[in-house]
Parts: sequence; structure tokens; C-alpha cells
Amino acid sequence: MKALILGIDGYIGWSLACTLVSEGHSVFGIDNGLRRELVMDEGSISAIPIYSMNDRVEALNSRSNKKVCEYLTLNVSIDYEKLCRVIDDFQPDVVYHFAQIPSAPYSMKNRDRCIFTMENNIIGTLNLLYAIKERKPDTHIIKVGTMGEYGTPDIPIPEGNCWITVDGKSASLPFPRGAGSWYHQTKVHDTHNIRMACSLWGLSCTDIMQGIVYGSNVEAMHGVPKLRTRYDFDQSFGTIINRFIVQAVVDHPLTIYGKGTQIRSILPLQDSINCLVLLAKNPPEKGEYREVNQFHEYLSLLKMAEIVQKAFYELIGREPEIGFYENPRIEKERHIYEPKSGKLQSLGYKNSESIQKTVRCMIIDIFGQREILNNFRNIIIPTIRWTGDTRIVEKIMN
Ligand code: USQ
Repeated sequence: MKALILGIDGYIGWSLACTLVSEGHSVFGIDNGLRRELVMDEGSISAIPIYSMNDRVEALNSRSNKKVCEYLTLNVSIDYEKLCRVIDDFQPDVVYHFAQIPSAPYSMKNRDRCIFTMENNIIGTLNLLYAIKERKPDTHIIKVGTMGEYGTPDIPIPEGNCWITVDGKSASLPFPRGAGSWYHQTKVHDTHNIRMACSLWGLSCTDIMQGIVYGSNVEAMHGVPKLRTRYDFDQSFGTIINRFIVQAVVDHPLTIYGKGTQIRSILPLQDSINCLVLLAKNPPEKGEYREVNQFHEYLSLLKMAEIVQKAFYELIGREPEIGFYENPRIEKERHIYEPKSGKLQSLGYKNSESIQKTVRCMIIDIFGQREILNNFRNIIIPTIRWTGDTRIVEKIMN
């Protein structure tokens, strides 16, 4: 299989590249290095040291003794002609699209960031849709959306369409979206745009409603330092469980926003990658827009913190404090959460391992970095608020 990965330098993009190459597939990766820049702007670093893209690609190729991975610096939302040329030359069977700004807090900081996130994400996807239509319309597009597109609607969340009845007439229609940030809203817009491209132009796309990914490793990195993927923990690019692990390691309270009764769907990085590979091996029909919900389980934030707390105590002998902070976001803290999933399972997907096991591996991985990470304690507490003001969030109670 020939896979084009847009956003190969990111957390998921790089993990996927290592996995595809280890399975004997050819990879062409594109990235503009934006994620590295934005994390630096946050005053943060990747908790796992990462190498330059050239070093990474060289390390990947040297394991196979041939050129199985190529890389080009390119901005998908700007360089349309270059993107077309890559498609002409590489002739991909599948394109994975991760070349997006993935952060809700980043997008909520102010108008400039909202617009930058909207432009970068939505135009990038439109460029990809046009490039595939014009140059190789039989290519399978796999796009990562988010479970957050659905929001927390207080009714069960279907996988794909739902039946809606008006005046006694019923139709299968897209489930209503309820994004809670400008970033999540970009994914909603993408969903509508991709759906239309499939129906108008006969493109074949899989749109993944993915939960929050956690983890520090995938098997295909074989513990090789140059093959490790990035791991963020700052307020914008760190996601909840990844942040909790770093917080535990530097002896900082685990930062629960609000009551911690919010429920979110989650999955380990290895499972996210397994699903991405499985979907490429089982493409949709020509013209099909296939929507899948991708998560392993759903838990309250408090439960996630307790799992990290227990695992850390068992491994290190110190129990991290769970801290409750003012919620900088505008989000429901008590809600029903019943998302459905079944399409991936019907393709043969099985969960790789329990959250407890993954969290233990993460602690072991990150603990070795504790001295360096201790220098970044000051960027852990959030300042970006959904109201638009930037002010440090206060701890309410332990
Ligand atoms: N939260 C805390 N403490 C923290 C960080 C977050 O309590 O230190 C809370 C947030 O208030 C929220 C929940 O944890 O209720 C999840 O926040 P998050 O930052 O881990 O995840 P989110 O903003 O939803 O976005 C992340 C990724 C995004 C992906 C999405 C999947 O950044 O790219 O699309 O997870 S989902 O959540 O299913 O939409």
C-alpha cells in the first residue's frame, strides 16, 4: 500500500508512519513544522525528545535498508500546486489527513487564533479534496475528525446517521453536531465538506470521530530514540491523560477542570494507529462517505485521574494529589454520555490493552524526563479561558 500522510511530524502522524513502514508499506509524508513552532510559542517542549524530520526519516529508512519513507516540507492549506504534484508523482492508494491545528484552547484564545485555526484546518481539507478529485479520485481519504463534534447532547450518540421524523416522514440524516470550541467547529465544517465531496464527486472518504488519544509509544518504534513520537503536556497541545502523567511525574496536582464529572471517550495511541491501518485495508465503496466512532471506552475525568494516581503510587510509591481547578472552558460538567460504536469492530478491531497497562508504560517512559520537565512546571496551569480573557486558573479544592 502507498500511503500519503499529511501532518507526518505530529503525535499520530509519526506513530502511523513507523507502523506502516514496519508492515512493509511505502509512506510519503508532508508537514510544515507548525506543531513544533506552536508548542515552542507556548514555552513548552515535547516531554519525549524528538528528532528533526530528516533524522527521523533517515532512521526509518535505515531499518529497512531501502527508501520506504519520503518527506517534503509543505503547507497543505497554502501550497495547493505542490500538493497536486506530490499526488501525481507518488500515486497514493490512501491519504491520511492530520495536517491540522488540533487544539481547542489554542483556538479559543482570541480572534486571530480562531481565524488561523479555521483557515488552516478548513482550507487544508478543501485543498486535499480538490487535489484528490483533480489528480487521483480513486484514492481513499482518511480524515481524523473528533468525538467532540457531537458535543454532549444528553441523548445516545449514533455512529453516522440517525433517523429523523418530521410531520410523519422519516429520513436517515447526519446526527446534529454540537462542537464546544472553534477547533472542534473546524472538524464539523470538514465533516460537511467531505460528505458533500463524496456525494458530488464520487470520492471515497472515511471520517473518524476519534476520542482523546493517550500514550507515549507504539510497538513499531522498537524503543529507537529517533523513532519516538512527540508528547505534549502544555495547556493547548497536551490532552488530559498525557498531561496528568507529566503532572504526576513533576509532583504537581492533577489538574481537573471543574467537578471532573465530565465524561469523555478515550483510546490508547496504539489502538488509534491500529484502527487507522485497519481502515486503509478496508476502504469504503466509491462515492461512500463512511463515518466511524473510534474510542476504546468512556470515563469521567475524575476516574481518569484516579487511574493515574493509583498506577503512579504502585510504581513510584508516591500518590499524586488530585486538584480541582476553576473550569476555564464553557462545557457541561454533568451530562449523559452514550456514544455508539461498531463499524471498526465489524472490521476486526479489538482493543489492544487496558488503560491501566498503558498508563503504567507512560509513567515509566516519562519518569526518566522528570528533571527536564520540572523546569516547565510554570506552563501547566491554564490561562486561556473560553470567555476570551487570559488569566491564570485558580485551584478550588483538593
Ligand atoms: N481537562 C481537564 N484538565 C486538563 C485538561 C483537560 O480537566 O488538564 C478537561 C477539559 O475541560 C475537557 C476534557 O478534559 O473536559 C478533555 O480535554 P482535552 O484537552 O484532553 O481534550 P479536547 O480539548 O476535547 O481535545 C482533544 C484533542 C483534540 C481531539 C479531542 C477528541 O486536543 O485534537 O479532537 O481531544 S474529543 O475530546 O473526543 O473531542
